Amino acid sequence: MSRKVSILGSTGSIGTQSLEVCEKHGFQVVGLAAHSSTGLLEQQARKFSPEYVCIYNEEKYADMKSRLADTSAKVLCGMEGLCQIAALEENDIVLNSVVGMVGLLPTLTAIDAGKDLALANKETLVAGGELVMAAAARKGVRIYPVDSEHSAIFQCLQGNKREQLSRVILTASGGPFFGKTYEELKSVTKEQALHHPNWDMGNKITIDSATLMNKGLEFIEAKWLFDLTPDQIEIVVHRQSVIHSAVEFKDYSIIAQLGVPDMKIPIQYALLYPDRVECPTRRLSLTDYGTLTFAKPDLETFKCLSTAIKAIGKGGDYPCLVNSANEEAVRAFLNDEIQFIQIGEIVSSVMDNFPKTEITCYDDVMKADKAAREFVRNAVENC
Ligand code: MN3
Repeated sequence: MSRKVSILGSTGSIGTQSLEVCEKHGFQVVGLAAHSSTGLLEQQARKFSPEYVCIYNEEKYADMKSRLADTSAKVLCGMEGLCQIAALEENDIVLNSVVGMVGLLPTLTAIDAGKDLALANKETLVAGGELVMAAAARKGVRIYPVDSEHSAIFQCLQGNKREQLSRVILTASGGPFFGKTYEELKSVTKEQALHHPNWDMGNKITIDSATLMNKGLEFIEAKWLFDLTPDQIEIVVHRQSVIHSAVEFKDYSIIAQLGVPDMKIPIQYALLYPDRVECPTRRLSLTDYGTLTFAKPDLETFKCLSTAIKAIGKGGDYPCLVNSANEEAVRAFLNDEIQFIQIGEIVSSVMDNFPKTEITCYDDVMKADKAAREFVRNAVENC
């Protein structure tokens, strides 16, 4: 059961929890990559002794190199380093938990090298879903979802016939602003948006959870991972985050996966599939919850969610445009350049300002990405 693992995005929330899982099961960590947290990356490298360490931010390369000068780790940097670790011969599996569509090239590189993926980087599938899934099929590479909802769907499908699946129920916590009106969202502050009721995550995904863009991205992610049509995916707001998602079969039987909201469960399932062993987490006590609730999402108020669903319905480069516009708008919000409510307004306006272009190669994705970011920068400057 021992695996050789590389982790891209090792200092983030998923990355650090993945290392806890690796430690618990004695996995050999062969590569670690982080964006710019040199101190934590150094600690991780000293603890897990990977052969390769990559710091994405090239300005931190000299610092990283000197920090690890007394170790045998080879220090890399930039996208080249990230891709080099993704393709390491030693990898049994690559866990990609990079934030944003910067994770796309490492994903494609790992697939090209024939490496199985534990995928936490949802933007990868949103921006380049057709490329990633086609490449994985061509290379016979398996993609294990790490996102808790997709892990739940994947777990519910085990032992059942895929062709007998009728639809999936993607659960959503609803975020910190569930039940608020559009008017009320106008006065939301950054501090309020950065506080999530159930999950402790990085800033980007926490904002995406507040706008419900996260659920929109997951809708698209589910479409690609499980080969679904948009009308086979129902989003249900479930405030307690106990049911992580469910699947419905042709006989209308629904199977759900439950557990405490702790990412170590889906991380471990992705890294150990198909084995189930003790996880460094807590047991779920249903009676501690008592009540589980379900509601429809408010697609009028949460424009990011409705825009993402519209984008995958239209296809082509729309999901990529919407994702990149969101990344740029979230950055502007975190920099205090725009209000919370403007994220959704800017992201939804992308749909009306670009013609549909088909995605046939990586460059098509990059072109759409650049165009969407420029569009948002202009919109932000004119705010
Ligand atoms: Mn999720």
